[in-house]
Amino acid sequence: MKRVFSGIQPTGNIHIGNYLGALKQFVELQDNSDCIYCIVDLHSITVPQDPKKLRESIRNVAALYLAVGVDPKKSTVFVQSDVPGHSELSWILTCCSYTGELSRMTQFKQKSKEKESAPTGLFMYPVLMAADILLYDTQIVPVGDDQKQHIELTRDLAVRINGKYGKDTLVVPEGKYMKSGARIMALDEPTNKMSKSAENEFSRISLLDPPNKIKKAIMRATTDSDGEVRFDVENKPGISNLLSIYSVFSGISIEQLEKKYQGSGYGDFKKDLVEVVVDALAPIQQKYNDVMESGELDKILKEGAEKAGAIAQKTLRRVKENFGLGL
Ligand code: AQP
Repeated sequence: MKRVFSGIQPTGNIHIGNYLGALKQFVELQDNSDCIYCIVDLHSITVPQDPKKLRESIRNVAALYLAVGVDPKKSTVFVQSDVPGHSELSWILTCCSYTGELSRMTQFKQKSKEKESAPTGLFMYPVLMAADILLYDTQIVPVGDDQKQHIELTRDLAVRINGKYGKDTLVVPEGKYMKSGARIMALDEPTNKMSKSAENEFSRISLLDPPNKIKKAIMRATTDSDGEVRFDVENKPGISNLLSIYSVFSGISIEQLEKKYQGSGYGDFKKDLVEVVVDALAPIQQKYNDVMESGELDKILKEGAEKAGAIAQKTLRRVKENFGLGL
């Protein structure tokens, strides 16, 4: 079975972009692969977090993993900072990375706004992400396509290290991206990706949003003035984004949707989309409440960390041996 690894930051409520780009793949892969899914809390402190809210958010993301269908009997689910190997391998990789390649990372450039006071953690984020992946001899990484550059860096680091320290040192992973849903855009500015930490809460739909919030976000979503429901990312990014969301949640192809709404305005299309999204999220919200009430979450995360920790130790022993570290 192939080894799969991925993670999501506990930086706020998981939105439909995280779900359609990454989480949906988590569930699909777990029947035929050895899956390890992590709540990457060390990544979240690359920007300041309120400690109380962060702890809540970690449990919230873990519960959402289970609510969308990640099954702890099939997949290993744990919190990143519970396995110290992530930080240890991250340092080893740091020493093999170049400041030039890290400076070129788009996410760093966007989030740091090229300020001198940008946190060093933001700069090192891709190296920690590479450590997360390489620590588990991962072959497949299901992610949204905003992570492509970081996956490429992870591959570069693994190949570079294998070239210098022996080809068995690290497994070179591959990214896996959805055909549709790999990049869901912000509802207010459809040229930016949907993001947990964007200021405008109506720019996203979170998995736990109530129906009235979903309705407001969709009805206010930026479209264009020609009123034609047609998929054209370049000229009609807003309606194209809504068409993608409608299509992945309903299973109806974009071509069929274009036909269905030919001649009707955006209003009818948006009203139907509200219903589709509300119906799709209702069972997830119900399961989330069940998980939270079950009191099983902490046990699942503890067992997950033990399982992940054992795999991590094996990789670290091999890496340290090849680097000549320790006795
Ligand atoms: N808009 C998106 N469309 C499709 N996939 C997306 N992902 C994120 N945004 C979209 C994928 O979700 C996974 C988890 O992302 P993350 O929490 O590690 O960090 P992120 O990519 O930085 O996500 P956010 O929502 O934008 O969070 P903040 O605002 O905290 O930075 C990844 O697989 C990602 O590709």
